[in-house]
Amino acid sequence: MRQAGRYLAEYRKIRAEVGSFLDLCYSPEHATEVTLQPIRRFGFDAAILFSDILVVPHGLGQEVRFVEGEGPKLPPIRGTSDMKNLSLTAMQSTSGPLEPVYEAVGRIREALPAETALIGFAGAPWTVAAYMVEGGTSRDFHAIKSWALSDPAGFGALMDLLVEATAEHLARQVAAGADAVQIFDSHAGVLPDGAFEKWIIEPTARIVAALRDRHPDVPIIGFPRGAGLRYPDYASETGVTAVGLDSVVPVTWARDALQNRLPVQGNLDPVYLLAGGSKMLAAADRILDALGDGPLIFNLGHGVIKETPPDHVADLIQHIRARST
Ligand code: 1CP
Repeated sequence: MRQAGRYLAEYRKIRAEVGSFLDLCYSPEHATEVTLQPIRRFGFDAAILFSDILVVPHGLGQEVRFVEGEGPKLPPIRGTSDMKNLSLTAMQSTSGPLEPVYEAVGRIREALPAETALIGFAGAPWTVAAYMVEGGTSRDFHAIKSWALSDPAGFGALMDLLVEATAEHLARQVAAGADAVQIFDSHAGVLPDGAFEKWIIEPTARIVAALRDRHPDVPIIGFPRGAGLRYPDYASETGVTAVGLDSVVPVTWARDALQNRLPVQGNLDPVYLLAGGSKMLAAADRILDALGDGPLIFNLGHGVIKETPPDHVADLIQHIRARST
């Protein structure tokens, strides 16, 4: 989940200096610094690359802007005719638009302590397509769902392109030094029954297979947020190494339905981190009591909220470390 970001004063300082969010993502020097900030401050076991899932549509040639206070804005793609300006070729070249991201990965890997893992990432095709088709953040996902459910062949062309672009983007991060990768399907929970298989599981399985062809041993964490009862199918059919749990997933259920098959990551509600204190520690204990005896990557169920006091993060880490040694 997000580690850097606006809850850290040292991030806000660099962000103000650099100006735009995308410029920060494409500056190897600053992206490296921002990735290392939370590691220096808190000493996590793993760092997550500072970047964004929307660099992939940008790398494919779609305009992407981040508007202060509003989030991402893209000219919406509503049919195959809107796809004509998108191209994989640029992304595949060694002087392509996403090259600064891979350069940052290499620099970060060099700067991190050997025992700290570096996690690269990408959005899953469905989630990235949601921003490309809706034109930004959405409440109801009507445009993408209408296209996917009424014209699966046309929408499938966009998804095919994203499968290839995402596999390429992840493989390049691993080649540059990422020790593991995470695939964020933040909007996996909005599809009706019967469509999850086609638009969540299948594209992810294709990415996992393509990545394993190039990097057979790289651990791949899948995060199908909101998958609910479909988590077990996702875990077994995509071939991911581990699954990230959102905060709604009951931990005792996850232990019996998932953790006996594969490692799980999660799933403290970020609101507990905002609140801090004994409620936060009790919620962390609940997760550790249920999942602490099996393979677990302790994490949040979603990204850090920007009003979170950094001291709460330090308290949480201290508590977890004390319990796990
Ligand atoms: O300075 C700012 O304005 C920054 C806010 C911010 C940050 C810190 C955005 C805008 N992206 C990021 C970085 C980011 N995004 C990371 C890097 C890790 C780190 O911070 O250490 C990661 C892993 C992401 C992934 C991401 N971006 C996701 C998937 C995970 C999730 O949170 O669900 C998604 C959906 C996005 C899109 C995005 N990026 C930013 C915004 C405001 C949004 C839209 C979110 C929405 O639709 O609600």
